[in-house]
Amino acid sequence: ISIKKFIEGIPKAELHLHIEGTFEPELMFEIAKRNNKIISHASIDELRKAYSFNNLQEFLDIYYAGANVLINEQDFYDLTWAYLTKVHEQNVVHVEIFFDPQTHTDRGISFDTVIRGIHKALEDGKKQFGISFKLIMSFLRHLDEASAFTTLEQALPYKNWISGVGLDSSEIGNPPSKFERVFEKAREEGFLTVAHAGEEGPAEYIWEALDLLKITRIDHGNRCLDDNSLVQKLVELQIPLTLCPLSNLELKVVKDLKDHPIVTMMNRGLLVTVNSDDPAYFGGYMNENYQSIADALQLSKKQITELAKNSFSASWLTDKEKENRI
Ligand code: ES4
Ligand code: ZN
Repeated sequence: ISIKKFIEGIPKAELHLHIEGTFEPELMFEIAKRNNKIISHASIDELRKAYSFNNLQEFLDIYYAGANVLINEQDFYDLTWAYLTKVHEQNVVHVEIFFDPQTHTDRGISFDTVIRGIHKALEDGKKQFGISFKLIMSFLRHLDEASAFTTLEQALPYKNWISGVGLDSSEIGNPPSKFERVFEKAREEGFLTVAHAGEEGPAEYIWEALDLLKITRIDHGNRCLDDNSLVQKLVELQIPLTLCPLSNLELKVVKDLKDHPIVTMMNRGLLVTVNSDDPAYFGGYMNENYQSIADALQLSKKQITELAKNSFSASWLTDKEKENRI
């Protein structure tokens, strides 16, 4: 069978996905209308045309603006449900997704509203599609430590719904060390930890995420290749990297997908996975991410199988659950 059919057919787990990054313009306009919110672009087409980025920050500015129309629990439900419907068609059977509470609580939306909407959709997705899930609360690293601590406090009543904490947003100038104490508290409360590191920032930030935040996975991690001793460490500990090919292309982390480091990383023994990051903004969900690197780097079915298997081994499913999924 063709590589395309092979990618479509193989069961996959998604481990790096921002739910706010799945907000398609069609749904954004629909929700804006019912909430009497104004979008600064005249139409769906105009909005899509604005999705052209030179770096991470240019993307983030548009991504946070888009989230502004989300007000009610139903909005968060609809957002999450649309994502699950989409990836169910793509044979994604397990998801570990991020939400950014501060993006909403800073606009006066309660933590409760946000998490209830997302969680209810995830439960329905499990019931209707059999998609298992974990939820990861991500701190915005451009905000201060106090704000992250407040967010962690708000999360405590929902501990059973949140498996881990993460760190995202503007990387350069906001190193993991800024959140060492918050992550320490999060671990004491029983949360697993991950962090975006080495997307635009240096290898040093990946070291900090490992040594100071005690992360179990690195989100992106592209820049680890600048530091041989770091690669050695990540291989030795089999710390997974959640790579996002189309994101890297759209945010100019790589100039061309032919330059994407995923194959180099696999060959060096790193545990790498393919993910979609913010699919509504970067032009593709899981299968499009697999397909685009398969095309650019001439991946074999064996390599695609390895990536799909990695997505489960890198997940937070138990060993028993993994056996049932792979
Ligand atoms: C993000 Cl691609 C990326 N990097 C950092 N933070 C983010 N938040 C949403 N997408
Ligand atoms: Zn991300």
